[in-house]
Amino acid sequence: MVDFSNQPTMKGFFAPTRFEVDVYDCEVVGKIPTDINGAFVRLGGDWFYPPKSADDSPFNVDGYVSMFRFKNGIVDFKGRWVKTPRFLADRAAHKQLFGMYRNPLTDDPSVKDLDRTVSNTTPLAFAGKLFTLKEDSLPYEINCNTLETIGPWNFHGKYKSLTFTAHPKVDPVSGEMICYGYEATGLETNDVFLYTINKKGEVTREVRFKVPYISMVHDIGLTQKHVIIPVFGFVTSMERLKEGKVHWGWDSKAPSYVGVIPRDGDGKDIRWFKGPERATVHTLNARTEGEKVILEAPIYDSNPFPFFPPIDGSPWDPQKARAFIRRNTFNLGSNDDGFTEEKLFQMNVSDLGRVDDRFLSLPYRYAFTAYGDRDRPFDEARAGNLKGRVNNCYGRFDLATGKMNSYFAGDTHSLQEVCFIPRTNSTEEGAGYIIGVASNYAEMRSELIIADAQHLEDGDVARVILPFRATAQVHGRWMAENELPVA
Ligand code: V55
Ligand code: FE
Repeated sequence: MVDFSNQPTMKGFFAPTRFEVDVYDCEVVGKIPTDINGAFVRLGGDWFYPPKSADDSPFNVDGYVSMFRFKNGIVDFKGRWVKTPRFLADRAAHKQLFGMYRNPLTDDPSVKDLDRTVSNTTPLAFAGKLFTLKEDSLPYEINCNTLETIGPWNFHGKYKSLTFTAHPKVDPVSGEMICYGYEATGLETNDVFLYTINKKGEVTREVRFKVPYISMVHDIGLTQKHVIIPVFGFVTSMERLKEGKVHWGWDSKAPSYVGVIPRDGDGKDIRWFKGPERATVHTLNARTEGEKVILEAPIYDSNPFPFFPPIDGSPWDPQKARAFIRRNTFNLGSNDDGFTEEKLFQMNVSDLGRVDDRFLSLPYRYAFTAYGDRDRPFDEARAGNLKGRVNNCYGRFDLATGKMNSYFAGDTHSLQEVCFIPRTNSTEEGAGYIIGVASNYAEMRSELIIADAQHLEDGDVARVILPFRATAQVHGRWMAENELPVA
């Protein structure tokens, strides 16, 4: 029996959706540009059974993968749960067998030693395969036509880390993937294994190193010469897990470290720079300029996540949980272990940003991300009292001039993560479309917006209307037709 009635946060628009879905020939307002061919794949979650504890992290939600498939101006939509061993075990038992976020000590004894990933964070197309990723386990391979789950993938046995990041980076010059796993040799271990995987999906390099303390290494920066590894604030221990807590707590006294390792280097070549309390959960882009390694990212002053609470018992501070686009510069020519930080824009933004991936690891100009513009209209009568909590705009942030252009989604809407589709017949940075799913709180439905990335103020090019609430996305990726064997 399923009962969500005692889950206060899972109501209204945020209630579980509970179904798998196929919609053919979706309703479209406007006209889908015929040069958009491929799939917008989204990964996120939908609780199949409620969490065991009200204190659990929403990051523990069952993985759910969905896809808008674009072909000659027509769009189909499909959504499926990620059928991990955990999902299947729960379904067979007709109840939630798994406890707190990344704490196996809180699980039902019947599932001891089962892979407990929910695989709910990022979709990846690489070497002709589609995967779902979560940083606590291996990638899960997904059939890119049916979205049914095939199983875990370890790159022909050559990928030795037990975990795989949700933020691998594909080098647009070489086509290689740079990826890693942390807590690589098991729960509460300080090992990181960093890999290079070639275009064919073969592991060509492995580098092993240890972090200064075990922390959430959620994303990295990639340059043509270096990999940048932020370590910040979140701490964990076997004692925490024994106490039945979620994996992470926030330690405001823990310094941030940023590791810089040459791509052709060894574990001993990593250099750790040290900085103040910060949270660099996601990055935008990075580059190496002579002896300087430069990272740009939406960085928080402190803990962004109330569900990974401060370890000293102090209250979570929403004022410090705002992300600002910042530049960190690491000088390899100096012996100093500090680094410089600049705030590039004074407004706070969503930390789920994107660049034109053809410029990843290279000099670039534009970053895209969502933000909330409080001066735009919000129809509280129709959409509820969510004003102040919506990301109603996508911005294009010009890092060369400091100028920002914006797209406004509507007065009953909040935007999920932005995604960029490069225009197929152009190599110009930022030429293409931005897409993303908007929640329409008034109509209780999800809408995929498509705008011209160079003319955001012009508004929609087209909007795909789903007649229901689509499951919430963590991350989405555009997969061009030549990247996947989609029918
Ligand atoms: C993040 C998300 C996760 C996770 C760890 O946004 C970090 C950061 C959706 O799951 O497990
Ligand atoms: Fe992420």
